[in-house]
Amino acid sequence: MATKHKDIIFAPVGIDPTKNGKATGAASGKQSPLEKSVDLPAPTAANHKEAGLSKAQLHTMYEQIYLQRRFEERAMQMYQKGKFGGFLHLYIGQEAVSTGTVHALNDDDDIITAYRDHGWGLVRGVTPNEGMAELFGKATGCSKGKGGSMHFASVENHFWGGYGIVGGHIPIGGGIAFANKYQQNGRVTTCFFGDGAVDQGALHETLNICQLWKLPCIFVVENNGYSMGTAARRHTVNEIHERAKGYGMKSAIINGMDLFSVYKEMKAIADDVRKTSEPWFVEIRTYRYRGHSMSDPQKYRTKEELAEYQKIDPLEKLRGYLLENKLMTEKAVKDLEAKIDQQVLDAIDFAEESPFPENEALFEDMYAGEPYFHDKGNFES
Ligand SMILES: Cc1ncc(C[n+]2csc(CCOP(=O)(O)OP(=O)(O)O)c2C)c(N)n1
Ligand SMILES: [Mg+2]
Repeated sequence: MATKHKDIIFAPVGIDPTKNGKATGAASGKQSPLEKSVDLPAPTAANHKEAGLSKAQLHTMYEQIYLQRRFEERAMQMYQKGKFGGFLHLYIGQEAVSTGTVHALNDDDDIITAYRDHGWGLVRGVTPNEGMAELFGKATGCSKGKGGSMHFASVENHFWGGYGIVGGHIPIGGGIAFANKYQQNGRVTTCFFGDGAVDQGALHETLNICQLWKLPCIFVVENNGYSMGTAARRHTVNEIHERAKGYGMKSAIINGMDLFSVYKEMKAIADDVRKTSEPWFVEIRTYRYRGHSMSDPQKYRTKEELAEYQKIDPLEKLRGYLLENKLMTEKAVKDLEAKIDQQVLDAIDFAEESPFPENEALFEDMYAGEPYFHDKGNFES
């Protein structure tokens, strides 16, 4: 008789995957902090002043969060219309992490991340036009149309891009930190990756050498509760931030749905790295509202769970905060949103009208310095 699919799902001892991942038997005595998908730590700043943020910064942050949200909503529509192909991983729900971090860093501090990268690009200098054109695979895109959704980058703004191999970019992050220390330029590197990357060997090799050589790098797990359709509680043991202990590395855990906490804590950590040149390992807990990618039926979570995290949506929360505290008028918010709505629509036109890269572009940007293939396409020469 054929084995039923649900009979062969692997899960940690004591967790019954057929019961929505609920602990059973001996394991149910002690509830894992990840039992609830993502158990958020308490916010550490009650208001913007406590976080050390000015009114002007709040306005910029609102503009940036709204842009990330609207850009991705439109990107989703364009994908559904078949305007571009490949994968599309949306960052919607996680925008407080990118926004809070970018404001906490100096403009020339380095950032590198995984493939859920649109938000990072947009807060770190990729314009909506360049971003949308990149999705459409056009030559005017931020990576000249050759990267697409997973490879946004803005090197002049110290954003080293998105990477598709889980954990593959972590040693590159360590390498950037090494270069910065070697050049004694005082820059801090931040290297972001998902909860799905925390058991990759590349991470552990990098943590080891960075601690040993005291490299100025902040390794940040954006724990959004899931690696594709697998809940973190079912793919990894213990508390993720505790991995740091094995390397004697400083560590922290931050509420990533709370913009003020992300800003405040990341700023303090970046200051410490700059002062001591010692690395940190940080777990920022957050939540993604959309599926892993566009082809995800999301059978692994309930609508109720999603709704819980939407109640603390960073975009809605910041809009409410600005209005309640009279830091922005309703009209100013509406005007700002209308301006960005238009910018994103214009970006779609820009992307549509832009040319695809020339064939020769295939052989450009492969190596630093001189082109490797002088006679483009002739592999014999
Ligand atoms: C080395 C490697 N293994 C598997 C994959 C397939 N894969 C793509 S995304 C992903 C999940 C990663 O989840 P997480 O790190 O939590 O990031 P998130 O999607 O939640 O942002 C996997 C397994 C891959 N890209 N690279
Ligand atoms: Mg994840």
